[in-house]
Amino acid sequence: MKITSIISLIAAATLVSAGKFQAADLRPNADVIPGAFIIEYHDGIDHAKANSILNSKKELSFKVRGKYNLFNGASIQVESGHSGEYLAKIPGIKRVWPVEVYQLPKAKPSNEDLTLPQLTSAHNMTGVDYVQKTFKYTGKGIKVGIIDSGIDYTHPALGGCFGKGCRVRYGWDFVGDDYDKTKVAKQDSDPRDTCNGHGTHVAGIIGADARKVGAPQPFVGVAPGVTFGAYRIFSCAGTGATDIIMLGMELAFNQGMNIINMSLGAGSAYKSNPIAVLADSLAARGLTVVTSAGNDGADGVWSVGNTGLGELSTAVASYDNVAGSYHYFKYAGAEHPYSFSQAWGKALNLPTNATLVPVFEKDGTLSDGCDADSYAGKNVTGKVVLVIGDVTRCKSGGRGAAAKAAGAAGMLIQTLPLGLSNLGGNLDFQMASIEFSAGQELIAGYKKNPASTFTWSSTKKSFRVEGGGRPSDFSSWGLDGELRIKPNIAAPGGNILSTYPLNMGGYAIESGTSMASPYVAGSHALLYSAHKKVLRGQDARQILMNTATPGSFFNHTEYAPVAKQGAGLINVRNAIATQTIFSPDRIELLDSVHFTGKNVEVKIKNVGKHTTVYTLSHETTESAISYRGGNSYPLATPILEADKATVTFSQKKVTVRAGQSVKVKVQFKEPATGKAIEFPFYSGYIVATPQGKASVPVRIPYAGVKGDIAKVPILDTDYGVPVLFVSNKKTGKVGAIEKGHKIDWAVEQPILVTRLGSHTPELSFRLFEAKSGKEVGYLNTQYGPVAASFGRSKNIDTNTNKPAIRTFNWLQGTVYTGINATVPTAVPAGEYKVIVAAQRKLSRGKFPADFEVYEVADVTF
Ligand SMILES: *[C@@H]1O[C@H](CO)[C@@H](O)[C@H](O)[C@H]1NC(C)=O
Ligand SMILES: *[C@@H]1O[C@H](CO)[C@@H](O)[C@H](O)[C@H]1NC(C)=O
Ligand SMILES: *[C@@H]1O[C@H](CO)[C@@H](O)[C@H](O)[C@H]1NC(C)=O
Ligand SMILES: *[C@@H]1O[C@H](CO)[C@@H](O)[C@H](O)[C@H]1NC(C)=O
Ligand SMILES: *[C@@H]1O[C@H](CO)[C@@H](O)[C@H](O)[C@H]1NC(C)=O
Ligand SMILES: *[C@H]1O[C@H](CO)[C@@H](O)[C@H](O)[C@H]1NC(C)=O
Repeated sequence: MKITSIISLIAAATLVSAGKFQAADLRPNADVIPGAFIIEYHDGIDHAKANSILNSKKELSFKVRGKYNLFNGASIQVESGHSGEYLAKIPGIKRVWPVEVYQLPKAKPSNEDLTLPQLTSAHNMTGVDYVQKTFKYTGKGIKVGIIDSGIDYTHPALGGCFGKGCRVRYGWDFVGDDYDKTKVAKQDSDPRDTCNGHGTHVAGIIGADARKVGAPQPFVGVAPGVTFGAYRIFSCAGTGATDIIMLGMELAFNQGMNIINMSLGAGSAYKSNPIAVLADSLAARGLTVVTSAGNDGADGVWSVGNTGLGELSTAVASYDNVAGSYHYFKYAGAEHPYSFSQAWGKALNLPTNATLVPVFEKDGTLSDGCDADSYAGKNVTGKVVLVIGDVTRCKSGGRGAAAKAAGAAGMLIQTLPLGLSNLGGNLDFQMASIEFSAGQELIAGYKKNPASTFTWSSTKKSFRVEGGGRPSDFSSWGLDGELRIKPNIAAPGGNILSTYPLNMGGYAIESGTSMASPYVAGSHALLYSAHKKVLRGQDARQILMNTATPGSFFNHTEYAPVAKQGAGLINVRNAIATQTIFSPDRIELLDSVHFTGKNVEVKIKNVGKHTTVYTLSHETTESAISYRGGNSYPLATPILEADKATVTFSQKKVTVRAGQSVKVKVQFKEPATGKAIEFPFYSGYIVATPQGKASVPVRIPYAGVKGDIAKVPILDTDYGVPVLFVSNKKTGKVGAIEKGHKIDWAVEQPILVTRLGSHTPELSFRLFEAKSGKEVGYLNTQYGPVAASFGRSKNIDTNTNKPAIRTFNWLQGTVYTGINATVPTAVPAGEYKVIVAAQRKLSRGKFPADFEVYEVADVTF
């Protein structure tokens, strides 16, 4: 176990609130609002009844934070210190959740060159340009609610005003400018976004009309006729909270929105979180709920954010725009875009005499530049070295340090396999990634004339990049914890030009699945224009998923996995043209043990005017391997292979009369290749192609996991967790607990540390008698007894820049004797074992058979 590195993590984690840590037993975790809970009532209980039940508890004091109607419950602030578990035991209360803080990424000031026409190319990828031009659809009359940081409705491209007769007709501010999790939200009627930008950017993607308002280049959003509702649930700092978001969602519904779009980044989790529960309830009432899949693509699988996990909501993945805006240099007559390292953080600026030195190995291939040997015998002093971005031996930090030590002035890294990779880099060294093809051209230019010089531009410019028009690197991978297909669909989200608050520049290019989800929201509006009515959300999703076009990664011939792109890139032209509904909208095959693919029924419905003959076929995608080499944490970059399921149809050709439907039986067989112990995610599409030139083929995505999902590792043990540490409140020292350690509760705080590589239906911390093995209860922590579902951890915690962990403080040597106990009790004298247990996916939850179990400490009381 790498104990020392973990200790350094804990020290970092506790520093933040060190004062509180010593003064109080309860150290609020950074992403939970202490004492704030969302409570859901049992059926038949209303606000009045619930209020009188809660008030009858003399010991409980609380304030109401918010009341819901479509979600049967409220959010409250408990002032008497009672736990969520305590609340859950009150009769009439069904479920209780802590209120979590949601945080938008910080807005970056934009200094892009916004004038290049390629930036509007996203509409060409999706057929939106065709639909706008040919049919003149605009989404007029459709109401789109934006649950975000508000909208700068004074922006001329968004109508310039708020209220009756304006493009931004509805809305409310639920937070105020200054809200953060320690402050009370201040509501008012003005949802203008003047200080964050996110919501204004989203609104522009959905429906800006910037053709005649002096924009740097004329452009339109997807549906420039829609009416907006602006529900401001993020403050200037981009802070919001679960219960506030839910208030925004309910008001959007009550004000008659047809579509709501929520781009709320969050960790992965189960679909039972309250936002997903409410989203499903809104969707069941016909509302379309579109959410972003998340920007955790660098973390690997199991990472789709929890807001999109509702059964009926649409989680949207991102494709990169075909063009992107980048800094660039000129070398040997050609311009090349580059992406500078995060640590360096600005455009490269090197003197003219810093010429190129490609660092070759003896065999003439480019070196990885990982160590001093790479530069032996070469004079790179003051030069720009070119190396290959192979990360087998080192990452950019090590590579940069070696080059700097060898005297280089800067470094270019040829990205492997392609595109522009994100580099961490070094603070004091100029370094950037370049495209694979740029690397080849640099070498050719150098060979022609080694004295060629660089010209470094200080501005950005638009380039068609390697990987443009493909799934975005940053877009989160599914599947979800129950092997369901999430994300559902993809849309352009990388390098998207849209509106920005006027006082923040008016226009900006941004990237993220937050940009892709409004694209899908706007596409719904165009679809409704074409149908001349508002479709139910799930029906619209069915059409859009059926008619999306799957794509592949750059230079790959096979489609990218369904876990990356769902049904594929949205295509509004096809969605409007299709005459077929092919259901269900997705097929989830689960794992080898729970395999559902032996006898699947699909239905082809002909909604056109003519009898049509359909041909059924099968397309496969690449499979994604995340557990090669016995790792307990999924690989950050899944290995793509060719493990393919086979499919047989009961009929290969089907004739369907106008207005009728026909069912076809489909039998899936798991891939013969691919090792069950590596849990390959395999996937593909069932395709029904109607006869006739103009007709649109329709697809159903399917996905499964080969192997026994119960064996997929949950807790990351590669990293030396789970573990129980003890922190000394006086000395500040943190150390591992020795066997038989007697905790001095007056000065010592035991801390459990976990890191989850995949979802668990129940993570629990349990105490057992050492001798008899009898279970004593669940450890009492700042969250009450821990026994709840958890999503996977992020790979890196962006606050500490270290591996993300989750810490739980064991409070005062107390336990809850059962999961239904209402108060913690002290542990009697004796010897005990502390157990961390994670329930295996799709299991019934019998302890210990259905759990991953770790004994983390022996303690004496
Ligand atoms: C993009 O534009 C080109 C040229 O105008 C056209 O041929 C192509 O079909 C368009 N793509 C889509 C998806 O509409
Ligand atoms: C390496 O190159 C630099 C700059 O061109 C030069 O000043 C230096 O003398 C060279 N060093 C050696 C050891 O040749
Ligand atoms: C480049 O020029 C600067 C300033 O004249 C000089 O200090 C430096 O040594 C030169 N570097 C190389 C690699 O020739
Ligand atoms: C992509 O494929 C082309 C043609 O096969 C090849 O020349 C090129 O090097 C490949 N690019 C990358 C980045 O792999
Ligand atoms: C706890 O309470 C729930 C709901 O009342 C019940 O279903 C469950 O069986 C109880 N669990 C135990 C261990 O008593
Ligand atoms: C859709 O949600 C994305 C993610 O926040 C968000 O960026 C976008 O604002 C939302 N769209 C709508 C329609 O609210």
